[in-house]
Amino acid sequence: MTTLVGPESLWLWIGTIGMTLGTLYFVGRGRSVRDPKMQEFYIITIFITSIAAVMYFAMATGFGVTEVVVGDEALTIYWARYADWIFTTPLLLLDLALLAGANRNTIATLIGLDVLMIGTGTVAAFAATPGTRIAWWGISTAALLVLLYVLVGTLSKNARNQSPEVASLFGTLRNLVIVLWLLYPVVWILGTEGTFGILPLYWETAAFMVLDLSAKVGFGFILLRSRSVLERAAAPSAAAA
Ligand SMILES: *C/C=C(C)/C=C/C=C(C)/C=C/C1=C(C)CCCC1(C)C
Repeated sequence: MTTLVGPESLWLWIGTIGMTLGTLYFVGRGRSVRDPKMQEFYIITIFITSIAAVMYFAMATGFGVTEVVVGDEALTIYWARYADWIFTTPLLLLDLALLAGANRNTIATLIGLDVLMIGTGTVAAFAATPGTRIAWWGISTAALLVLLYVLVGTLSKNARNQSPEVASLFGTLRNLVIVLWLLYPVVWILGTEGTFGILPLYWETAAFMVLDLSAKVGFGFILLRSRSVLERAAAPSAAAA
């Protein structure tokens, strides 16, 4: 098998190392946590960065990449991104929803929209004509916008019923998610996948790496930073009603 990985492997290796170090850091911090509710946040966050570490390794070593023919052009598509995101983005939302004390229906709605977003985004990446690729991108972006609407609406309302410290931590993480997640469809459409060829694969890979590290390791770092705040979020009254 010939490897399709070009000079962008530099960024994929940085991603692999960053996700691995993030995982080790969270595991190290989580070892002394005894409260089962608080352990939940650690377990979820550790899975987020470890899944990403494995998928970055797959991409860096040439396993997680393929070619998709669009017209007379062969695009290099890193499919392992979608295999990563289909698991890690619902886990990120679960972290946020547990922090806000959301009920099951809200959690299910968020995760449903998210799977719809990544699912249709994956179809976009493999579609065979520029027109259908952009159409699927539009559907996926619509799912993202509805998802963010739920974050700003229902989930933020839930968070306001928590202690001020938890509500403030939720606000920080929610804003981080809004800003970072909105950049993914932008990088995608400007990059190789969009077929406009505005952003070369090398820089697209760098941009996704920075976004992924911020949205996973950065997010986890802020979430798990304060034990006293998480203790409040994990208090029995939080998830009830
Ligand atoms: C750790 C990984 C994260 C937070 C990934 C988030 C990914 C997205 C928000 C992707 C969104 C996309 C669209 C809205 C349009 C189609 C292309 C995607 C999949 C990049």
